[in-house]
Order: sequence, then structure tokens, then C-alpha cells
Amino acid sequence: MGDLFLGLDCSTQSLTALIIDSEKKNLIHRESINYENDLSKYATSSGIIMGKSEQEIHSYPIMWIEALDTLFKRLEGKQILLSKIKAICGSGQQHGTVYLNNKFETELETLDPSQSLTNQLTRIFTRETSPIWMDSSTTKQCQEIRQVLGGKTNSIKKLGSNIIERFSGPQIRKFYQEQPSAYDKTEMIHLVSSFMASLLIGKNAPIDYGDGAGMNLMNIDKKEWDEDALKATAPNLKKKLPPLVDSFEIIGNISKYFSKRYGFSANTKIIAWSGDNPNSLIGLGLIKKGQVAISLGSSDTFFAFMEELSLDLRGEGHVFGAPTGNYMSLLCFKNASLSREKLKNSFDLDWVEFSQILDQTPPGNNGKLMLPYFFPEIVPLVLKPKVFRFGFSKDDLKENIRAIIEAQFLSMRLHSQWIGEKPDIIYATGGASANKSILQILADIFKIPVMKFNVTNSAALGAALRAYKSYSDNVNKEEEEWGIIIKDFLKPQKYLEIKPRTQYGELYDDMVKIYERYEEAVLKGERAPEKLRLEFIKKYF
Ligand code: ADP
Ligand code: XUL
Repeated sequence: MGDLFLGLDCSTQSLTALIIDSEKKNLIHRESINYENDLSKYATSSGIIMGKSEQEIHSYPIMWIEALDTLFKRLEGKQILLSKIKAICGSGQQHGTVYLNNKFETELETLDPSQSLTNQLTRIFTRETSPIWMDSSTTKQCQEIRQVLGGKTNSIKKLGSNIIERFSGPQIRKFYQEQPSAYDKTEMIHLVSSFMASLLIGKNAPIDYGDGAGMNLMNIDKKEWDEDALKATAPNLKKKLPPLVDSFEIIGNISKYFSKRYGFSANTKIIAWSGDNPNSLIGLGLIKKGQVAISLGSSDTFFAFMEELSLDLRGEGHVFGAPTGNYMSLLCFKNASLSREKLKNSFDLDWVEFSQILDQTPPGNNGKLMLPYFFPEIVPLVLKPKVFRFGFSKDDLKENIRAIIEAQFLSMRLHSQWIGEKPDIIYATGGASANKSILQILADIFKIPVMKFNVTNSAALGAALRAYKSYSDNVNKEEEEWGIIIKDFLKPQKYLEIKPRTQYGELYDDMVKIYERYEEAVLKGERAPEKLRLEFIKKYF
């Protein structure tokens, strides 16, 4: 056994650990704590809690802390040699914020290894819950910040994204406006990623450029906190934020608490954590211009590696820092796995039955079309959830199942056009990428092959690879190239390639145009152009 490297992923629904062996170049262990099932005392539904309105969606940071202790306990119980781990890196669901008081650092420094983290870290929060990426309750704050920054185009040019409901800045502003005294008592605001990294190093950890770009607070060009954005968001904000760093930086050694409690070497290096999407970029091996991936997890994301900064001035896409030091583009869809699951459960199906229906129903769904806003949507922006069905009803089993999957990928194809270059392959990851029938529809609609790796948690794998590279570069002083790492660790993981069925190419070209017109009509509150759908039915069915 060679040196081991650990990648963690604190996602919406679970905390996952992947351990890789640097000598054998393979994955040696995977462990996951599911919040809903393993930490049921928090009574979350898929890791989330609903707020006062359907736009308000939070989670418990204390639950993420407990997940970390529980995960390490499980690894220890399975005799995993934690002392052989040389470096740990991590991934967090993006945008979510954690609000801490002035006791946070002292409590971390004085943790007693004989007791659990949750017993000791109860008095560190100024806000018991954290707004997460699914929250879309800050439209008012977005408008206020955007206006001060001189409008949408100026905001995008400065920050890499329009001012967006789920991004940290508008969420921080809402907290400041609604609970000013709790805001005043807040000494530090972390992202999920930097919060988890802080636990590991026993003091406040920095935020990396990848996740920092998802806050509406970081200047995308200079990679510094943007003074205008800080001022437009809330008073004294700069003092409450950790510094920004490169994604490959070693931010410290593991704290005494973890080395004493679980037997990690005191020398274990902790690498700056990043967002799940930047980590996935690496976990899928996207290091060249034009390479594209789709993650089908709690959120569905479409992302691509970018050599140089290029912006979506229409405002739907975002630009984040990539762990390689370059950039990545990203589109995020909220009606993703949880919507697929909602529909599946409403018909009392399991995934096998769900997939059988997809395999048995015709591409184009006999002209039945859905706009699937089971939850408020991010792309396109829909704040009030509503599912629109054309040509079928909510009780038509087969039509609904095929319609949601076709709608999700038609929308993705439509809204990703700004990224420009047409890729020749799509890499797929996330929980739902285990489903071949879903991936077939993805390949058919995008008209290119879909490649899937064995590991579906590319964020945790990306974090493990980042830990390996930073350690090799900075400690062993052996500059490892990303190209070589990917060839060594990822190529053997290639698992499945699904080819598009070219006979459906024209049908989906037509269908995406119809989808666009229906979406436009629905968003404007106009009547759908049903004539188009009837012509489509006449042509193909
Ligand atoms: P996260 O983004 O929180 O890390 P995951 O990537 O682990 O989430 O994805 C979890 C989701 O995967 C579940 O919500 C579930 O709906 C979906 N999923 C798991 N297995 C299948 C399957 N066979 N077909 C479709 N979806 C699946
Ligand atoms: C990206 C986004 C989600 C979260 C949760 O902008 O909001 O993908 O990172 O996975």
C-alpha cells in the first residue's frame, strides 16, 4: 500500500469519503453518511429543511459536524488506516453560508478528543440553520445589490455571475436585514466548504477561488473580495469573511482533536476545500478547453472547463475558478433528482420500473411536453413552482415519466448554448448517472456520446485527486501534471459509453425549438403555441 489521500464531499444529502492509494492508483474505500437516514434525529427531508415559504430552504450546520464525526468513526471501525493518509481535501455544496460567533476559533482550539464534536460545538453559531443553494427567497436583496452595482451586465463583468438568489451575498444581506443584531454578533461567515475545512484545521480556513466565485462577492478577474459588492451587501462584511486562496494551497495540518481521536498522523496536510462543481471538474478529468460534463445529483449541473475567462452576459450561466487555476462555466438546474424522485414516488415506482418506462416509451413522447417546475427553478428563473403539461394529465404514468426526463435535457441543451463550442462527448456523474435509460435520453437529445465512470461521486474523487496533487507538488516537490494524474487514476475508471441514436437527431432538433417557444410563452404568462406541437405530432407520430 502506498500513501493514502482522502477526498470528502459534504453535499446536500450526504457526507462521502473516498480514499485513493497513490501507488496502486486506485480507489481503496468509499463511505457515506446519509443525513436523512443515518442522522434521522435532525428530521431533514433529503438533507434539507423548509423555511417560512417554499422559496426558503435551509439545512443544519451542526448536522454536517455530526456527519464528520460519524464518518470518521465508521472508517475507524472498518480498520481503515487513517494514519497512512497524507493529505485531505474536500468539497461542499456551493453557496450555502454558516454564521459563527466569536467563540468559534477558541472552541475549535480547545476541543477534547474524548468527546464528540457535537457535544462541544453547540455555542458557536449566530444562526442555527444555514441557507443552502436551493433557497430562492432573496429576490428583493438581489435587486438592491444589482442596482448598486450598476445593473446586470456590470454585475456579471465584475463577479462572473448575475446577482443570484442562492448566492451567498444576497443571502447574507437578507440575514443582515432580518436579524441585524445576530448579524452584528457574527464574527465569521463561512461557505460549507471553508466551514468543514475549519473543523479539520482547528481554526478559520480560507475560501478558495472556485467556491468564492459563487458568492457574488469576489471579483472574478482579480480574484479578490470586491469592495463595491461588499459595500452593496452588508456593513463590515470584509471583516467577517476569511481570506481567499488558490485551490491547491495547503492550509494547515489536521488539528490535534482529529489526530488524537482517530489516529490521523499529526502531519496530515489539509488542502483548501472547494465547491462540489469545481471538484467534479477534476474528478471527471476536465482539464482541456471544450470538455463538458453533466452532474445529475441533488442539482443537475452542466459545466465545462474554460481556459480563459468568458462570461454569459444573458445572466443564466456562472463562471467559477477551476482547481487548475483556470476557470469553469456552469449552469445549475434545481428541478433535478428531487423532482425525478417526487414524480417516481407519486406513482409508487422504483428506479427499475422508472427506467423500464423510459425504455418502452418513444423519443418525442408522442408529442407530450412538460415544463417541470416541481420546485422554484434557477434556469430559467421561476420563483413559483408549477408543473405545466401539454397533451396529457398528471395521472398519465408513462407520459409523465418520459416527459420529465426529456424536459430536463431539452432545457439543458437549450440553455447551455452560450457556452459556445460544441463538445464531442459528455461526461456524466452524480447519483442519477447510475441510470442507463436516463443517460440514453441525454445522449439522444444532445446528439453526442455520454461517458460514465465507475465512481458516481466525482466531487469526492476530485477532492482526493486534489489532495494527492497538492501533496506531491508541495511536500514531495514532484510536480505532477494533471494530464498524467487523470490518465493514471481516471482512465481505468471508464465504465460505460452510451451512443446517441442518430435516427432521433432531427426529432430532438425540432423538439428543442418547440420547448423554447413553450418556455417563452409560459414565462410571459401567455398561451402556449399548441399549433407547433400538433405539427410535430403530425410529422413524427
Ligand atoms: P448530491 O448532489 O446530494 O451529492 P447524489 O449525486 O448522491 O446527490 O445523487 C443522489 C440522487 O441520485 C438521489 O436523490 C436519487 O434521486 C438519485 N438516484 C440514485 N439512484 C438512481 C437511479 N438508479 N436512477 C435515477 N436516479 C437515481
Ligand atoms: C451550483 C449549485 C449546486 C450546488 C449543490 O451553482 O448551486 O450545484 O453546488 O450541488
